[in-house]
Amino acid sequence: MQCPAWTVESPPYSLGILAAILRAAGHKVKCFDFNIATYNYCKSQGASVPEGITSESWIMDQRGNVWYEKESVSAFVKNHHKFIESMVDEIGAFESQIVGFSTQSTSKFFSLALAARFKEKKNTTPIIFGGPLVFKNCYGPDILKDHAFLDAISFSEADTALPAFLDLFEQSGFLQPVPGFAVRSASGEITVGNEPGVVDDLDKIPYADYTDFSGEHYTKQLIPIATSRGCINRCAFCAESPHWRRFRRRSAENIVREIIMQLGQYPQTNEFWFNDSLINGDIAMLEELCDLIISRGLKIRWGGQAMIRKEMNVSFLKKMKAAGCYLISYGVESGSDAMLKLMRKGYAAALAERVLHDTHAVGIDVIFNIMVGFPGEDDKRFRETKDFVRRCRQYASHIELPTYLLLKGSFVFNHLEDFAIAPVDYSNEDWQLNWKTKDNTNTYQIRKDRWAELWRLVGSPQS
Ligand code: B12
Repeated sequence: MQCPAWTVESPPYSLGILAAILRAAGHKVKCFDFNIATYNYCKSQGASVPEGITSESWIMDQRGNVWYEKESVSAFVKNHHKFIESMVDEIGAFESQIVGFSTQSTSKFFSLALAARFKEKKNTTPIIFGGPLVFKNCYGPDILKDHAFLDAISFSEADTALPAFLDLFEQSGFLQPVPGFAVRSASGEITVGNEPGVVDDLDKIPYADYTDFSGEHYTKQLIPIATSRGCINRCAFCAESPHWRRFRRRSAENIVREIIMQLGQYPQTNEFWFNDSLINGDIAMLEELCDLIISRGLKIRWGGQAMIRKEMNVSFLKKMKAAGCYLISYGVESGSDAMLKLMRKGYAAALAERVLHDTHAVGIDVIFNIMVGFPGEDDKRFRETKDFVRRCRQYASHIELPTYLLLKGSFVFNHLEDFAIAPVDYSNEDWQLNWKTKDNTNTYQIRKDRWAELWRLVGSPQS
């Protein structure tokens, strides 16, 4: 199941993939999207929801912060007891031998609350958490220590690991720490399995199966699909790229076959979102994909995240537009060359400016990210970024302004000395947010002030 908060624009991709894989392996599976159910429930409650979580909480600016507050989620669970119980009963009615939650940082407290309640009612059914919340660069196996009602986690790609885990469970009746899993044994001991290999041939993964979800419940008729896993870059702040290890991509032919299959299954929509870290990791494949979409006359619309690279020129972008691309979200991060170098982005600000201009010029909607307060940012470099934003905001329909978070598994995390970061107090729950440089020129307060300055420049981040 997927708990709130996650995207309400489409069914959850990871559940679609896992359902397809498990059904192909002969398992009986049922997916529950409690995220969309809760969103629609909150909408139906209108303004009467008293304790902070409303249908606006799915908008990930300050309004989305409630999902990171344990008290807000607990209050919601308490005040909407009947609704929560109806979800617990829905899971119970399926009588499954194992229950799994797909989890992200935003769905942490809700997933924990629902899992705890389910365990109270059906204490013999093992509960597994998977997804980025429990990747080793985030919570990892520690979540088992902190929450006794959880029986296992999947901390990596689960495409081959989950079927292996279930097969062993079926044969032995016990949860076993196959590669990619950490389990709590009957005696309470936690055992962490080895690192699993990555899925090398993505063409072998079955197409996502969304048959358990009904499209009309979502705010958009979007079909999530992915063309690749991982990233070709290793930006210094990023934990996502090291997590997925190698960049891998599907073949253009295989992707087009899935697009045709999904269109047949869901004729009411023609809109796809590419759930890749980046859609332009392999330019030759992306070009072949565009050529196939055009030559087969597929009338679709699609978007995704992309990196700034010189190959994103007018003629290539025109081809992407002709193949249905309507939106690209670029991780630009800074307008200062010195900062881009420290971040290991591999391009200069002038190239970013050219790519943003060209994307907008060919008629593709642009979103870009600017990261505030990466270590090394001083007043001069911040001013350069501000000037960049001032020049480039005309090309974008939306600019995202995350403040820099220190992430486990990232290059910076492994080289704190090189970035002059003061010793981190890991006992402090918000150390990722609250780190500072040794000379105190980059503190949480300074980052918040800089964020506010940029925010005033771009207007409301949701505009
Ligand atoms: C695409 C994407 C989005 C899209 C989703 C579009 C859509 N229609 O689905 C959009 C743009 C909407 C989005 C939004 C956000 N996102 Co996002 N997103 C991604 C991205 C790039 C891909 C997700 C994906 O589909 N991956 C591919 C699938 C196959 O991988 P997966 O979900 O991890 O699942 C695999 C395994 O984890 C495992 N697994 C998953 N679940 C389970 C469950 C069980 C039981 C088991 C056994 C295994 C298992 O099996 C799967 C197959 O191997 C990831 C980064 C990444 N590359 O993964 C970030 C990511 C998931 N997003 C993230 C975040 C923070 C957000 C936002 C909160 C950002 C924001 N502040 O706005 C919002 C939340 C939206 C909301 N309203 O709540 C974070 C989550 C961090 C964390 N530690 O939890 C990630 C990891 C990015 C990052 N590096 O920080 N996102």
